[in-house]
Amino acid sequence: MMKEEGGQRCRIALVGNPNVGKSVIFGFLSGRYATVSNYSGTTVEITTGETSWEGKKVTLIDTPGIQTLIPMSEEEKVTREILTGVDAVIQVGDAKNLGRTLFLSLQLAEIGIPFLLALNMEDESGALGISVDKKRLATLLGIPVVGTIAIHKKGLPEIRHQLLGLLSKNNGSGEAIRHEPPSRMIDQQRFQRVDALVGEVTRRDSPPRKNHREWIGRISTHPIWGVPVLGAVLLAIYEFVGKFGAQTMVGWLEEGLFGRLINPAAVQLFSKLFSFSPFLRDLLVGPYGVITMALTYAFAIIFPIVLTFFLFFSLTFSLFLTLKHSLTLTLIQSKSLVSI
Ligand SMILES: Nc1nc2c(ncn2[C@@H]2O[C@H](COP(=O)(O)OP(=O)(O)OP(=O)(O)O)[C@@H](O)[C@H]2O)c(=O)[nH]1
Ligand SMILES: [Mg+2]
Repeated sequence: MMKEEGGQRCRIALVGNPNVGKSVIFGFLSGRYATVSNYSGTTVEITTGETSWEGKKVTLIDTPGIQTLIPMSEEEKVTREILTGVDAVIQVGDAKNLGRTLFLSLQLAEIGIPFLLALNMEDESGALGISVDKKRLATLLGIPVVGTIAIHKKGLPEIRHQLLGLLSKNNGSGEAIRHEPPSRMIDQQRFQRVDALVGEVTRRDSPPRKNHREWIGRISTHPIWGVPVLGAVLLAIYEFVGKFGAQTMVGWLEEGLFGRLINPAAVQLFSKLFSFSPFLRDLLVGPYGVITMALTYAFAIIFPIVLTFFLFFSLTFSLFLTLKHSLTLTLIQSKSLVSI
């Protein structure tokens, strides 16, 4: 386990319920460079960033959202494992959902890792008329509590400041504080008993089916194999949307359906019907008419392109869900969404 001693790096994890703003805060605190990778042996993505605060080298780890520290899901197992190797934790909580947040805070306190609570989304809780007495909460929990609005960077420098204080207080504190608390040991025993029961009454009649989606997700986020996968996806989208949708289908509809059938018929009909008013005739079937131009463009040009794009998108979306998620993270890290 790495401890902050002299110039050694210290490791800080961002932990919290799903969708509470951990990644936005991570983006601000970690600076420009971040690495997205799968936690070894799993499909869970972990983002790490290296930075330096007042000369202190810091590695920040953004973890997936969790509900509890008693690991049930793969994400919770990974987060739990990460917690055994960090020097401090930033718990990010949603100020609108204090109950859920504090459930996790109490579990963190039980483990004994130094942590602070960033009570995020204060803009949304404020709009709902919810206010939290952070001073009182800090006293009750015995940890720093910082109110934040991550998307506006409000309170984020304060997190860094409080963490530096926390780390220097914690300087040299041994791993003894990371003992397993009694409740955790009881839970572990309970899970062992459950595993034993499940093992006793369950049998596998056929070998597990190969999970192709997981495999595709893994190669599409691989630093080397991901590149040809990306190339193949771009080529497929070009062929399907760019060539088939925008050229072939547009040709059928614009030249065939509208050019040969609908428009000539409409021109004939409305020229007769509105022979008394060239204005009304042109409005409908003139060179810039509602039917000859607006309807033709909407149905013969925009419709096939949008249709083929969304067809392609929906077909590949589920296959490449993992890839999409990693791209979102990369965007966040590259500061397209958050600029420091
Ligand atoms: N209104 C408001 N929205 C916020 C705030 N912080 C983050 N968000 C938004 O909340 C959403 C989730 O933010 P993330 O940083 O991805 O949350 P996360 O905790 O990393 O989510 P998971 O990794 O899925 O658990 C994004 O749309 C953010 O823009 C905040 O303070 N106020
Ligand atoms: Mg996140």
